Amino acid sequence: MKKRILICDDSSTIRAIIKKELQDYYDLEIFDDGIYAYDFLLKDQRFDFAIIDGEMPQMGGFELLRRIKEELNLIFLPVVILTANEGDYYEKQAFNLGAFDFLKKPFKQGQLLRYLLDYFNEELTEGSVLVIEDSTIQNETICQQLRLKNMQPISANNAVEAMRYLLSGIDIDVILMDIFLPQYTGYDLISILKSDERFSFIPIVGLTAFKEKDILSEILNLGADDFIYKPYNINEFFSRVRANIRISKLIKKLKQTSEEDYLTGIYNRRTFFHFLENLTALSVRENKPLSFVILDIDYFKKINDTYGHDIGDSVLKKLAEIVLKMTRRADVFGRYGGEEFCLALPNTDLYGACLLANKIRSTISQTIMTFNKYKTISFSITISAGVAEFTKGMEIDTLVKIADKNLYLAKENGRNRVYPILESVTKKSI
Ligand code: GH3
Ligand code: MG
Repeated sequence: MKKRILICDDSSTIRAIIKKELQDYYDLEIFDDGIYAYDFLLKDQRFDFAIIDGEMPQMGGFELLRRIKEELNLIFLPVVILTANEGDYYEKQAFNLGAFDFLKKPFKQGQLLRYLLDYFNEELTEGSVLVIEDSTIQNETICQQLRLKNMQPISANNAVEAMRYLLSGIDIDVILMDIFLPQYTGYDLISILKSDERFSFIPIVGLTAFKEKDILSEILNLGADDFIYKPYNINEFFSRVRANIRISKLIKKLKQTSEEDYLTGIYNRRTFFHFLENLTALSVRENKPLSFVILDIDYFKKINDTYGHDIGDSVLKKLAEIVLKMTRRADVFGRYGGEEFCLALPNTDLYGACLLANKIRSTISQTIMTFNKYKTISFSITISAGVAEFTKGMEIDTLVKIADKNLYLAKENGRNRVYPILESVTKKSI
């Protein structure tokens, strides 16, 4: 079905040019003054796009645009303002009223058609975009346009709100940020985000209406990844957002493969120890306990030998799943190597850690694992665990050695058990 476009211009020459250029491609409704376009819109609002002249005798384009956005509430309708006037003032005015773009007359033959074909034919891109912009109308316009292109915008009006979204763990592909924000400026927010490893990889695209040269280099030097001047050409805007989403997804994929264990999907050893190091620092700073657990499957070699390596792999996956479900969000779970797993438990003393390790041990020993190979195979496994509590000044190597020694004791004393034994540990009040 053809897209429907509203055209409004008082110049008959311009109307004729636009009609000739677009009529084979789009359904057009053409008006010669804002007042007629407005009357029509009161009854029929089924348009995909609007191209409106800035100045007309009875009702100008800026007034029509204001009514379209504020009175008729057509936030979804992209409105392009045409004008022969030079200067940023008009562009800014249009943008502040919620214009989608701003085109200068006269345009070259084919320019308008190319512009629309470009707009309607673009591929849809999936991606979540955090839009940090304090002007509500601009924020809404950007969000609605991103939605039209299949992206998921998340709207924040200031830096604090943006931080709240980011800290909630919501998945963001790209950040679009107005550089001049109330309270904290975009400058502050960029340096905070770029020095925090949880967020530093998310591309930041700066937005500003000020064209001073220094701003651009300052912002890029602070760590922003790209830049768009307001008001922007909408096709360029989408291209930039899309390019940054592509980069973001690539970085995330790389990050994921380098951080995860390929078999179980939990953290690999390198990532686990990176987190453990941060947790030891946090434990010292906040004077809160921290514990470390090594879990090891008993007689795992026998499972491989009896059922095959592929079943062995499935057992490792299943075990990771069970443990992950039993731990808290703040706990860190990783694959230590082979059939050994490790847990870092912040805010948990030796007693609490032994309690959890025992719960995991008991759950696993009671889980019947069923796999289909040539026939259905069912069995259960047991694990042994060694636990250690971190104390201030302790090296991570020492922490691991203590847990390892306890694991050895658990194995030596019959397996399917946790060391130290819970009864021998005094419960501290946390
Ligand atoms: P113990 O109770 O003393 O821990 O005995 P075990 O058999 O579990 O320990 P051992 O260290 O003798 O054997 C570990 C086995 O784990 C040997 C190795 O082939 C197997 N293994 C290590 N990584 C993997 C893996 O990724 N997949 C599978 N299927 N097996 C693995
Ligand atoms: Mg083992």
